Amino acid sequence: MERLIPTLKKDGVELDLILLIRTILAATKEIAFRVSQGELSGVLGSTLDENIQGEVQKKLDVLANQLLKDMLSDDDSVRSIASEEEEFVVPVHSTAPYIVAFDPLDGSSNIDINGQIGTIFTIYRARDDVAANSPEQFAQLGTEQVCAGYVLYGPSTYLMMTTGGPTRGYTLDLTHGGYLLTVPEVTLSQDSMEFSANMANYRYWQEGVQHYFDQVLYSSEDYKDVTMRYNGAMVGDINRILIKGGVFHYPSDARAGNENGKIRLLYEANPLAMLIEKAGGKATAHGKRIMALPPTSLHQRVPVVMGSNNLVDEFDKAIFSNSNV
Ligand code: FBP
Repeated sequence: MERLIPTLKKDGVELDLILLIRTILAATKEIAFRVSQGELSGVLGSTLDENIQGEVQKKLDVLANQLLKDMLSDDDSVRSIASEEEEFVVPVHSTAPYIVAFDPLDGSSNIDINGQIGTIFTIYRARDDVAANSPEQFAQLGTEQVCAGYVLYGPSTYLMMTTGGPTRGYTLDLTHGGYLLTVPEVTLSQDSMEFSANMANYRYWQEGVQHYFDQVLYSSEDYKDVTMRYNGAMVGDINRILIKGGVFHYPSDARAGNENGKIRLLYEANPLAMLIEKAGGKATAHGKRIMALPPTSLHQRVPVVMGSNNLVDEFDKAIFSNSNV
């Protein structure tokens, strides 16, 4: 099986970007090891601190964040870092070519129950018109991403990544510690009837969204074969959707702080949207392409629906014709 670096070279990826990707993946191998040690290495449980999102930080969140920050800070090609666990942009090398944003551990609620969790990352070219510590560095459209990916820490450690070409799947080979190309080109199935949503939030959803799910669950013949899966970690749900098709929803809702949903645009929605689009799928917020949404703040949230075109289109058509959301 082909290794990661020769695949990236074949894809015409520039050398310094390949080296930066290698830095990120080196951190994920260390995280994968710590995750696999679980209780043995005392990394489970919470700290007493809260992050900028108002969430109690898990020990593994903090550890994974520090590992990525340390390794990226030693990489000469990195100008700025943004993370779900960092309130502000971390400036690194003021004239370096790239900026990196990441969610060090997506699916925090799964950490203590040995569930699937993952690291989501995205790389952009640095802007020369703003300072390295400015949030404006990251005020770039998702379409400007030069690389997007995630590593899923599950039964195997699995990498999905695009550098602007096809979405490709790699598996970490523990015998020599390298990622091997296991799915050369991911193509999203267009005829899945599987959806992923936290239905427990139904009461807080807007009327149009409730009406859509009433159709799906109770009345529409089109959905009689529908099924549901929800992992609690978006990275796990999106991995299943990339492999089997389906659609993921995290709508906005009436709860305080959820007016724009829960998923963060910069280091969750945009990188996952790029992987979905490069696999032939769609990713929208309020019926608009997520990767074309102008960012307004570092940790902004967006309502998301992403996956198989047919299911995304049906949701957007149903919502926007029924309730003018
Ligand atoms: P974290 O990055 O803090 O884990 O938050 C994101 C997330 O865990 C997603 O991975 C997941 O889809 C969602 O939140 C679960 O939220 P809820 O518990 O409200 O369904």
